[in-house]
Amino acid sequence: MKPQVDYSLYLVTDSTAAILGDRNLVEVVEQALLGGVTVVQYRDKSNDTGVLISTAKQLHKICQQHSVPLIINDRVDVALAVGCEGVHLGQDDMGITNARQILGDDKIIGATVSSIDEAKVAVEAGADYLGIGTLYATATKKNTKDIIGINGIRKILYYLGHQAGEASQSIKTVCIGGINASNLKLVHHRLYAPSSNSERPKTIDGVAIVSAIIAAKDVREATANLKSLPPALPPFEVDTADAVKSSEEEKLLAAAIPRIIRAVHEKGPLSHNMTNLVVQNFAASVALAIGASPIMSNNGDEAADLAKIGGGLVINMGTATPDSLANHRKAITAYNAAGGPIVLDPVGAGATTARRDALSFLMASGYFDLIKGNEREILGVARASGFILEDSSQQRGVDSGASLLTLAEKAYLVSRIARRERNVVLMTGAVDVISDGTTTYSISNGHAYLGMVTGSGCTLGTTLAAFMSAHPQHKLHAAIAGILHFELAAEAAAARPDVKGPGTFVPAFIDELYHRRIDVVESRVDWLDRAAVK
Ligand code: 3NM
Ligand code: MG
Repeated sequence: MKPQVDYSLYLVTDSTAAILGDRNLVEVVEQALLGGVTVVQYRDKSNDTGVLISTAKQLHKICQQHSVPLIINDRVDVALAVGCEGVHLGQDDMGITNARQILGDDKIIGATVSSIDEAKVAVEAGADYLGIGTLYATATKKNTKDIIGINGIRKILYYLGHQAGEASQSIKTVCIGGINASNLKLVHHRLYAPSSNSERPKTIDGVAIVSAIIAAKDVREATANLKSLPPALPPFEVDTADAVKSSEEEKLLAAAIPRIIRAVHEKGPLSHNMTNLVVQNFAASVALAIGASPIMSNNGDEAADLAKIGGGLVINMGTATPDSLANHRKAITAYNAAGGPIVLDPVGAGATTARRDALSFLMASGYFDLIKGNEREILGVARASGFILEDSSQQRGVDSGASLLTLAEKAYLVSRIARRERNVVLMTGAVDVISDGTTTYSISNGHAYLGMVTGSGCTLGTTLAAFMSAHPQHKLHAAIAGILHFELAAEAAAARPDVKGPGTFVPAFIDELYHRRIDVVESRVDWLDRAAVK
């Protein structure tokens, strides 16, 4: 009889030096079993058949001790030789129908699918489960065909959920590609629970993971941690329809802000900027002034090393090209794997088709801790996140243009996107609106000169990456502290008698960022009384 399978934490193995290193695969898998994986797929693209069979036999033995099924990637012959529970077939492997004839009805057959068409074929051929991917960019599999993001997975789940017939209803699903401890909450939130009555995709049964388990230093602990992650942790725990905040929360925020500014000063976090040519110099100066350590590097190949240092990353789409996007994707993968915060600045997101596509590409690449943009850009983000919006007028240039939304509408929009993406969303403007999906604030600080100098918005992104990196415990509070530090410095700079306009404003602004930070560190002023936060 076919075994009942719990697909919730599906381990796919890898025997390469880059992921397994010089450790013994069987020992590593045993640790993962002790940590709680529920299915194991032996995937080995390099060893000879004799090694595959002997390794698979050892794996099968330890899997049986834990009552966990063992699936073999690609090799129906190896599965037969070992007598394990099934096979997993990619699009280029043996067809499902042939494999079924060879293996019989009692074995599990899984199939990799990246599109509705492929899902349809696999369902009709009698697959037991689908591995849907690639979810996020991953260094583990070089030849992934399509990075489809959360929305791509949802489309396939939606198709399956709405197909009549026993096969589509009963088929199991897991998603794969770039899943790790830092984005699993998002995956759970977006795929495990239907978000409303009008859109009801099939609920996914599990996640398939390679490197976040196999490459972990402590495999058992990493597995146990992945198992313990859902349901989502604070500050994302509340799932009420309206974003609310208590006076207690406001007090906590006020007390946190000076501490966060001091934390940036004391930790000097790396602020890694992948930003456009126009603002590099200004952004680096702002990073230094707030106490962060700037690095302006657009080379995706060095992102993995930088991510390990433990700072924050800014992805600024200002001068996006196919080349820069490929670099961005590498960096997103690296920072998501290391757990460091990423700020996405989707400059001009709605302005052209290329920029819309670039935003979808980036949002499919991984998880962003904060997305900031002006009103038009955030409307573009909403679309890329899968919200259906009435088509508003085409954006002109990267400046924001006239506002289309009321403050209440802005608050609604940012909180809905933040809840869907499990992150923080900031809509900048004369009044900034920021939300983590649970709590929403508006901030009425800043000065008009900020809008008259090139790249001030980008340098706010730089600031936020540093603040979130210095205070990872509470992303929303960290971001608000960064915004206030930035905007109150702008107000003070503009008020100086020697500042005559946007030109003289810039150096005064950098001075103010620096002096106000030192004032906070030395507890000299309580400038928060000028903050207009609601
Ligand atoms: N298959 P990690 S992605 C084996 O998209 C595999 O079909 C994929 O590795 C697909 O968890 C992938 O380390 C690798 O990102 C996933
Ligand atoms: Mg294959």
